[in-house]
Amino acid sequence: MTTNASVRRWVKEVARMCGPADVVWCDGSEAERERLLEVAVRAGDLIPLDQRRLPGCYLHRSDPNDVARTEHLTFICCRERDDAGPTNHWMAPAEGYDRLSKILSGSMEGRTMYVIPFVMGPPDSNFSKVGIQVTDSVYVVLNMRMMTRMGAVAWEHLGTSDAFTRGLHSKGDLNADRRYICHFPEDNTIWSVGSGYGGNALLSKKCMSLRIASYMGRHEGWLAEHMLIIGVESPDGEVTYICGAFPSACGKTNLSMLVPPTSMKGWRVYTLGDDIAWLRVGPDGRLWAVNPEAGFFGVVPGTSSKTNPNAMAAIQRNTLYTNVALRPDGTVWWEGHDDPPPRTALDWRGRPWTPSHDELAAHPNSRFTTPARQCPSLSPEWENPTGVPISAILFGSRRQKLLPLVYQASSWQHGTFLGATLASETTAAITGAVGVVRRDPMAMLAFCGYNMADYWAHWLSMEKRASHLPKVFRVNWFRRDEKGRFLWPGFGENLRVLKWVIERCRGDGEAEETPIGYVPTPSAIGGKELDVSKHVLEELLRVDREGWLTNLRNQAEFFAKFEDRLPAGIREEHEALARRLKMK
Ligand code: GTP
Ligand code: SPV
Ligand code: MN
Repeated sequence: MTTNASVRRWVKEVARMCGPADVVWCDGSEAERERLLEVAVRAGDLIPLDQRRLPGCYLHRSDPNDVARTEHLTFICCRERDDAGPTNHWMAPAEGYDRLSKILSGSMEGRTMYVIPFVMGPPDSNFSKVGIQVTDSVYVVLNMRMMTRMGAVAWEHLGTSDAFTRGLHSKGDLNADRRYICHFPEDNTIWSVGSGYGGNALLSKKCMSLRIASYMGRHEGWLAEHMLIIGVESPDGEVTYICGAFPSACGKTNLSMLVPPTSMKGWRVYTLGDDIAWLRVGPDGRLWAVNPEAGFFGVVPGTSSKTNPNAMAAIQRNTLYTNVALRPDGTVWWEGHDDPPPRTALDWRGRPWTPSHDELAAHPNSRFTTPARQCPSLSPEWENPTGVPISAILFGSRRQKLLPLVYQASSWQHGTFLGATLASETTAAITGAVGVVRRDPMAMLAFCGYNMADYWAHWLSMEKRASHLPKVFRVNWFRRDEKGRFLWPGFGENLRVLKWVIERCRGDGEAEETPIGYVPTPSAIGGKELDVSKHVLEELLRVDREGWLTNLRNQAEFFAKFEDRLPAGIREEHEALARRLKMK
C-alpha cells in the first residue's frame, strides 16, 4: 500500500462505486505472481500448459465475443467535440462518467479489486510516467506485471505527487452492449468496462501510453507513437537506431526482432521495443526514443522459428498465451507454427478440432504476453533512461497494390505528409471487416487522444524544436501478384530495405527522384543472394502515376474532413504532390 493521499482517496472512491468484496494492493513480487496464478487456475481463467516443456506458461481463453480491440466502443471524452476531431468517437465527459458509472456501479460485487501501480518507461528516467489501474481481472494483473514495471517502483517514482493516470477497469458482464473504453485526457483518466481483452483492458498500453500520452506529449512538447524501436548494427560496427510505425498486425513485432539472412554477414538487429515509442528532443537537437513497456503482447499466428526465431525463443517460458489451440500433450499450436497441424486439438474456444475443420484452430488475433527480458535480441540500451537517438522513421502499411517497397521523403514536412497519408488493409487486431483499405495516419488512427489535424501540426512543429530530425521513409512488405502471392519475401530480407535506409541516412544509397519521393534503384536493394527476379523487383519499386492520381483524390477527401484545422504544411505537400504527378 502507499501513503500517497491522492491515490488512497481515488482508490476509495472507485471501490465505493464498484463494490468489490475485497481490495488487494499489488506489489509485483514473485510470491504474488504465484498466488495469482493459483487463483486464476482455480477459477478456470488460466489452463496450465506442460510445465516441463513450457515452464511458467499458461493458456487463457477469452470470451468469444471479446477477442480484439473494439474501436467503435472507444471514446475520447474531452469538453469540446472538435478537440477529439473527426477520426475519434467523442462523448462529453459528463456523459461518459454518467453512462459508465451506471454500468460500473456494483460491477465488482463478490469479486476482488486489484490495485496495480506501474511505471511506463525506465524506473530511473525523468520521462517515465506513473499509472494506477484497478481491475477485477486476475488475467489483467498477470499481464500488467509483464507489460509494465509494477509495484514498489511506481510508489517510489510517484512520491506524494498526484500526477498519475487513473485507470479503472472492470470486466463487467462482458456483454458488448455494455462495453465502453473511455478516455478523459483532460483528467488523466481512463474508464474501461465490459472487455477483458488486450488493448481494451491492459490500460497501460494503447489507452495510457498512446491516447493519454499523445495528449500529454502535445502539451509537453514530445511525441507518443505506435512505433517499434530497433538498433541496426552494420558490418562496420556502427549502430543506427530506427523507429517504425505500422498499423496493428502489420509487422512491428517481427521487424523489431529481425534476424539477418545468412547472406548479410556482419549485420545485427537489436530489439528495443515492438509497439510503442515515446520520442523527445534531446539537448543535441535529435529525437530520442524510449519504449515505455516492459513486455511484448504479440500476434501469435504466423510466428515460427523461420519467421521470428527471437519471439519463438522468448515464448518458451513465463508466457501467457491467449486464444491459441491446445494440443493433447499440454502444448500449444497455431496456424503458421513450426509443427504440422495436430491430428486433434482443442481450438481457441476449447472445442474439439481436427485439420479437416474449416475453422482456424487459433484465433487470428491470438496473442502471447512475454517479458521483454526473455527476448534474445534485446538491446543493452533498452532501459537507457534517456533513450536512443533516432536516425530514421519508417511508416509501413499492408498494401497489396500500388505502394512501393520503400521510398524516402524529401524533408520533415514531406515525411509528416507521408505519415499523415498512411493507409492500410484492416486486420484481425480490431473487430470488423478484414482487408479493407482505410486511412490510418501514422498508424495512430485509433490511438491519437486529440484532433488528428492538431497532431499533424504538432509533428510539423518538431522542426522548430529539433535541429537534427530523423529521415522519413515509407515501406510496404505486403505487395501481392495477381494470384495473391507475396511479391517480397519479407521478414529477415526486410534488412535489405533497412540497409538502404541507413545508407540514405549517411548520405549514400542510390535513389531516383520520383513524384512521390526518392525510390531506390533495383540494384540498391537487390543482390545475388536475394531470391527475387529483376522483373519483380522493378515492379516493387515502380511508381504507377495513374494509380497515384486516383489516390490523390482519396487523400483530398480525407483531408477535407479536418476543414480549416488542417495544417498548411500538409495542404502544401498535397498540392505539391498533385503538381509533380501531373507533370510529364
Ligand atoms: P500489433 O501487435 O497488432 O501491433 O501487430 P504488429 O504490427 O506487431 O505485427 P506483427 O509483427 O505481429 O505481424 C502481424 C502479422 O504479419 C503476422 O502474422 C506476421 O507473420 C505477418 N508479417 C510480419 N512481417 C511480415 C513480412 O515481412 N512479410 C509478410 N508477408 N508477413 C509479415
Ligand atoms: C494492436 O492492436 O496494435 C496491439 C494489440 O498491439 S492491443 O494491445 O490489443 O492493442
Ligand atoms: Mn500494436
